[in-house]
Amino acid sequence: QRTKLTYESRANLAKSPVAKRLFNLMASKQTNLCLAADLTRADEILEVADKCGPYICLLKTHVDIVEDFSAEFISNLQALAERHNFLLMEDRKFADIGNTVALQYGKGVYKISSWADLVTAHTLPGRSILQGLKAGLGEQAAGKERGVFLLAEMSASGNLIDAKYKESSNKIATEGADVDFVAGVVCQSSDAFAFPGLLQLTPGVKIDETVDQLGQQYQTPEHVVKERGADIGVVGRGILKATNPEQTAQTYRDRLWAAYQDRVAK
Ligand code: 5IU
Repeated sequence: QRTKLTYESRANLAKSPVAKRLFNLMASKQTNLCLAADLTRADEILEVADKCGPYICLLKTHVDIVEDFSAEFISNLQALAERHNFLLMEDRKFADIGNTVALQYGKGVYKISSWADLVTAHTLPGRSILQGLKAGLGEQAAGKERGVFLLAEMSASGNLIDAKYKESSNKIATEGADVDFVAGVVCQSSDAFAFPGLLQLTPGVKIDETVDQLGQQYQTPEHVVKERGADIGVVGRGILKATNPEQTAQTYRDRLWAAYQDRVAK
């Protein structure tokens, strides 16, 4: 059972170089917290990334909400990622045909493949989503480790994903020629996949409130790690809206990490 194995041991099983790197980073830095930096100004994102950087393994962005996006913002973010030792994930949720996702990944204003270690993608188009993304790596990503997290479940209430879709997503993540490009799965439960070399990323984590006003459903750090199989817990507003985001990030890190230690100890 993958949830009983340590991150160190799973690093050796990973087929994706980025997953291997992330497992090792989590183990050495002792954090399984991902910060969802859903803020609309570049300086706000850089500030929270600098303050929370020491406590996170991954910073998740939605670059298309940044009102003053620039190449300088990206180089500053990369500098912080290097200084504090975390990876960058653009939560783009690619969902189109291969040719289009290749362009969306590599081109346009954001040139995502030039800077994002990881991206997210829907499995709705089938396996071609992986081929398309690989085609979008281009020269700008040459020699850099890149990977994708496939969506097998969502935390939104009333979402349309059913058991069959989840099972098919698992197959795309674990079978075929492009599995070396899949770093993990975004999901809400431990039965979404079994292969221990993949990481489970689980959003919808908050210490208090259980829902928001727009369909988001929350679980506690302990619940997502111990009952739902999360390897990385994603926290956005739980940290961003706190009076002291830095201290709150530390609290989330401590609780998520303690839950992981409990999980592998039993
Ligand atoms: N996110 C979810 N649920 C999902 C998926 C992604 O919340 O099922 I897939 C993203 C959306 C947001 C972050 O960027 O994770 C959660 O933010 P809050 O912790 O503020 O709800």
